[in-house]
Amino acid sequence: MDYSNIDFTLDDAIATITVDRPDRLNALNPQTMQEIEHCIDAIRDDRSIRCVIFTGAGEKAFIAGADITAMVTMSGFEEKTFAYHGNQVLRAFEHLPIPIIAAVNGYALGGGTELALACDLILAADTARFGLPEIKLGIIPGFGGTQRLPRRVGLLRAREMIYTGDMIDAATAYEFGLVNHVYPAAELMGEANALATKIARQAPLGIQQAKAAINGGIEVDLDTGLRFETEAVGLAFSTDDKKEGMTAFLEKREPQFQGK
Ligand code: DAK
Repeated sequence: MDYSNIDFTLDDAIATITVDRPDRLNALNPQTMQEIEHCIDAIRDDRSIRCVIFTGAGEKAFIAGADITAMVTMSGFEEKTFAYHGNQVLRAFEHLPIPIIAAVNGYALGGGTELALACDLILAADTARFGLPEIKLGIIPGFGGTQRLPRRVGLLRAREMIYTGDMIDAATAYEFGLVNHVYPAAELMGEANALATKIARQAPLGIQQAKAAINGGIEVDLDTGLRFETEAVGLAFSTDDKKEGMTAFLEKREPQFQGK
């Protein structure tokens, strides 16, 4: 598939997806969602990729939400297709056996905040702004915002953001536990790459199992979650990387993980 709304680069084991519609502040239209979905499918099949960075083109926006010019004329049927694709894409982020780092370089509004919430880690530029302004358009969040935001920041903070549509700045997002770190804008991509490189050096099957245990466990009671973890750690124990990691420790050298 030729991409017209996203840019995909692969540098060693790190893939970077950039939504590339800066004149629309990288707003998500159906074509963009299809391209992201296609890209994530391709990444899933590429065993050389160990970490993904997701960001937006330009200095102003990560993603300023769903594309209002596309939504305004959407029929009910088109809306259902858009909803289906959107939720598929965000679930695909969560099920991808590779971590995704959102590098939020500006406005992350509506679908932008929702997409970031489906990533494993969120790094923000000090210029970033988060918000779910859907209520100001007479709608409500449709890509999981009413579900993922309260789980992340708590009910009271999520309700206030969703009922008022107000934005929060990067420092507030950090205080809310919505982002891992805040950096000066010029340093954001360097920091994202440094974090991705650190993750890419770890045992990929271990990372895969840790992600599955975390994402599976967060939705269920503790006993069920602990069973997920027990299965995941059992799988990690069956890998060559487990032998390599422990042997390297005992031999006082750096491990060389192969993803086997
Ligand atoms: N869609 C389309 N165009 C957008 C856009 C958007 N979301 N955001 C910005 N743009 C366009 C602007 O119209 C403007 O276009 P021109 O006038 O140059 O042609 C250009 O990008 C630059 O924007 P501004 O001139 O407005 O830039 P400012 O710096 O003055 O303001 C801003 C930046 C981010 C504060 C402002 O652009 C803004 O408020 N943008 C809209 C934010 C927003 O309301 N986003 C949509 C949230 S609703 C669903 C699933 C999901 C959703 C809905 C349904 N279903 C399952 C059915 C999700 C909905 C949302 O995300």
